Amino acid sequence: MTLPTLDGHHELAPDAVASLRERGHCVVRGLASADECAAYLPEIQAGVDRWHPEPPPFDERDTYGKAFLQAMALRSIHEPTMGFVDSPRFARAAAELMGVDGVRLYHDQALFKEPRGGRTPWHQDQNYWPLDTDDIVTMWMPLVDLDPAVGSMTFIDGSHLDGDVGAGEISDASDEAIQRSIDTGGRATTTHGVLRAGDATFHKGWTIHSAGPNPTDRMRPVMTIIWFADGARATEPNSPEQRFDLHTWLGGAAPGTLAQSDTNPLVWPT
Ligand SMILES: O=C(O)CCC(=O)C(=O)O
Repeated sequence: MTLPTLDGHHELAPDAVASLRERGHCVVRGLASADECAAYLPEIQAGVDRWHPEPPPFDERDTYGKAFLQAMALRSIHEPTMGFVDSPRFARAAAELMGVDGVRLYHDQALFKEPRGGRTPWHQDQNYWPLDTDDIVTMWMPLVDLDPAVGSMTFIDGSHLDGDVGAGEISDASDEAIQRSIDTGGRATTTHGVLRAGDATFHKGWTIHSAGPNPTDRMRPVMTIIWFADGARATEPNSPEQRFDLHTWLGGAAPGTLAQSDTNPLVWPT
């Protein structure tokens, strides 16, 4: 089957741009069609299967492991997914939402929450990223209509403006620390609720977020793509996780140099 080309311009609602800037997250409905998602789902599933041929039983996993099957860089391990990950339509939306001229790929990852999968702990993504810019955004797109019992992510409004809140890597500890700050009168939380296949949320690197468990018998297949503003530079890694990312997702760029390795193509403008 020929995979659809995900180009063309998706006109963004002005409130989406304002929401990303002010609240650190937004929803964009209908960025892909249900047919486009259905065409790519088997290819993305093939990439997930390659990463996780035999997922261990839940009782052998930690909280993070129970939250989803994580399959990264599908673009480079299963070539048919490239049309999805390198989509100029998605990348242009990311650039317009952030108000930047161009974006480069950081990496893609599928996050498939299995039937009975656990909740995704509160965390901040940018802890992991050795880049000198806050113009980094993740697109989170379900490839099927979400079951209302599963829903989409929950964000802490405006938390991107606080930068690193010191909750550390995604874990029970990050979850507890952030939950405490919400319970003691922190910022408001928002979810964009049930999304249809091809709707997407976007969130900034420092935006605190979590997702509910999957109490259903159906997989929650979600594809994510992370982009950063063209012109960003690599920074000195400040943790083992950042060292891993510098090597894996930024081609081992020397701190202080432009992040533009072969794994970081300029995907908008093309
Ligand atoms: O899909 C999820 O449950 C969480 C996703 C997430 O944390 C992310 O995309 O940054």
